[in-house]
Amino acid sequence: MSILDIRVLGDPILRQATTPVTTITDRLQRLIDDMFDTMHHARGIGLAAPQVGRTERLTVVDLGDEPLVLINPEVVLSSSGKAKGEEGCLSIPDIYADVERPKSVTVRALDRHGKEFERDATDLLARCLQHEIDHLDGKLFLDYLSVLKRTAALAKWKLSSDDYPGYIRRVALETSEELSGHEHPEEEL
Ligand code: K1U
Ligand code: ZN
Repeated sequence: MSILDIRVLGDPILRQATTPVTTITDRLQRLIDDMFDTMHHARGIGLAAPQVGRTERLTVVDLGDEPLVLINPEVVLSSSGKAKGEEGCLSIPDIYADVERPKSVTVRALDRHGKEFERDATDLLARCLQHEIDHLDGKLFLDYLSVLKRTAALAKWKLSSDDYPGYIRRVALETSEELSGHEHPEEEL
């Protein structure tokens, strides 16, 4: 399995709608495995295909108890009750904000074998599924913020965006730098 590079804010692929998957191939299975690997390595709870530069309508989610593969997912039911909660995004490192979303959702998708299933979710799982399905529609959590909060988030992002030349976040490299204690050499003075 491989750890893939993550595309960050500014990469046009994060704003493109994805293409439904029509055939479950060995290549798709490898992509799913690599996405789980990448998500766990980056310490995330979800990852969508566009975040690793792919256009398939595919996402993986793992809150720790039950890894989920969702191919061609759709929200088929949303609760009228809303909840506010903190969100982050592996494609917008170090930026967090409260987002209001339906508290519960029902999602329909295909699993990694192409079998259709429905999943009722609430709280953090519901939030994560909505965040990932938004990625598949070219939407980011920043889009839900007020102009004031989005402007502040973008200003903060601008300060660190130079760390990601070509809009690429090298997660595999980040971890080896952390382990060697060389992630910010200028701070060693
Ligand atoms: O899609 C992604 O960018 C992954 C993202 C998923 C997500 C986190 C929080 C709320 C909704 C969706 C992350 O995994 S960000 C990192 C993270 O583990 C986290 C951040 C805030 C709260 C809980 C977890
Ligand atoms: Zn995200």
